[in-house]
Amino acid sequence: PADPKNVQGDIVIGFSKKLEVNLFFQIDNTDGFRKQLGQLVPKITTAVQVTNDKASIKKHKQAGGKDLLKISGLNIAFSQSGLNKLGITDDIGDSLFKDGQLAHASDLGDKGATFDNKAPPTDWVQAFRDPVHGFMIVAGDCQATLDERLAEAMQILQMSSTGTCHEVLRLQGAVRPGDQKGHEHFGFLDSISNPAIKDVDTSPLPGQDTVSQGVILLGRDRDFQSFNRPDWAVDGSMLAFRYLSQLVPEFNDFLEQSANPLTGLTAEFLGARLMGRWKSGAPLDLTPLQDDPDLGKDPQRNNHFRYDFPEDSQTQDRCPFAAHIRKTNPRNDLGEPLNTELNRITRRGIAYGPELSEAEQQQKRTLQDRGLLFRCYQSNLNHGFHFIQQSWANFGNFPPGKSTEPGFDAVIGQNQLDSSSRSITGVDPKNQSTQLSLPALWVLPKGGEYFFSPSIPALKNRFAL
Ligand code: N7H
Repeated sequence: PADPKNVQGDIVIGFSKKLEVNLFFQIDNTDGFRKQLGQLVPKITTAVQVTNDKASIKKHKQAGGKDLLKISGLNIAFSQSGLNKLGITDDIGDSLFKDGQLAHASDLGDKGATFDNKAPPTDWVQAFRDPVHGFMIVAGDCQATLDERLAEAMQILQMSSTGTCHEVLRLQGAVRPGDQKGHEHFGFLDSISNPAIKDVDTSPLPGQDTVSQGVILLGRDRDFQSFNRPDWAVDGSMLAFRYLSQLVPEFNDFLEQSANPLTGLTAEFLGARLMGRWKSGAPLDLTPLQDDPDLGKDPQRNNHFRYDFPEDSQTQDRCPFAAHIRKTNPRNDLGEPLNTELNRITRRGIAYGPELSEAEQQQKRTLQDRGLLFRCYQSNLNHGFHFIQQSWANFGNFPPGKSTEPGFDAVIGQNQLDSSSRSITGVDPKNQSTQLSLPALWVLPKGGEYFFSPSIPALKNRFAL
């Protein structure tokens, strides 16, 4: 198995963070950059450090400590155009990574992207239409820690218009304030369900599947392409980044407009039916008719379900087949947990943008951009992110073999043939075969790229000079 001190910490465990900067850059001077990278490697946060940080935070809290602990994290990853620029020509064995996300935006259903790649997706920002070579993730417990850590990394890499590389896009994410802590902008508690990784997370929570290391790390047990990897790729991971804008007032307005008082489908209940969880995090499969906030916040119980109640297989009494969390992790719908092992990902998103303003609430329309800086890790993009988006979320007949065609994932599903047409069934428990038309999109992809997050030895011996 992988030695956690060789693995970047965001991949297998995930930073403890309040704030995060996602910084995308282009390399200008290859040798200069590689030399500076050598200086940065000792500063990269490993899985061992993240584990220790988490233990210190826990101890500090148990001791009643209130003041902030200075905790931060730094990880780095490179796209295929970045590898090219660095002169690393070995084939890493992942065709989607090699082509880059822009080339596959039409498979993901991003609006405006054409199959022949002649037209880029309409909503993508310029930075992702051009080649992005690298991605630096800096996390911190407060603005001062984050700024310090970011400034140090940028200085070491000589990141400036006259240095070895330059910044092309900086996105800042933040945990939402007050009681919305841990909730994304639609208001739902996030980061509940992630797989545990064998020999890394040795005490999984109830309901948390443990996956083989090679599902997330290249070259390890059950890495599908193990035979095809260069030596230096071992213990690295494929990182899918998506810049996702969320239309929150529009989403809320849809819930209000589509509620059906006659059947008891309130806006809150409809939202929960689209997601598969109540805003508190409580899963519909365990509490289908009313929210249970204690269950929602209890990690011992809030992920302990498999859609295996007798009625789950053919009825949507508990949870719609096309609810976001059921589409993206169908659990028992595809049988044993191991059947979907290769399709599991570790998710590490963070919200960005301001809270809703009064004007937006009144006008029921987005005036200031907000959303999710989504990233996830897997050893194989064609089984992980790309597959989940294209073959599950965007495919109406998934999960298969149901009494009614489930329809699109209401949160992220995109119609690849006609971006303005999406529908879902089963949201009204009293009319389960009725189709509900969904507006064009509430989650607009503004760009993204596929990156490779190398192991520490690879950074030292193959990437740096
Ligand atoms: Fe999703 N949301 O708040 O609406 N997601 N997601 N996601 N998502 C999940 O169970 C959300 C996106 C997955 O194991 C929860 O941890 C939003 C993409 C997977 O049961 C919530 C966006 C992809 C899971 C959200 C977004 C996924 C999951 C419940 C975009 C991959 C775990 C919290 C703006 C293609 C399912 C939890 C499981 C859960 C939301 C994007 C995948 C609340 C807002 C692009 C695998």
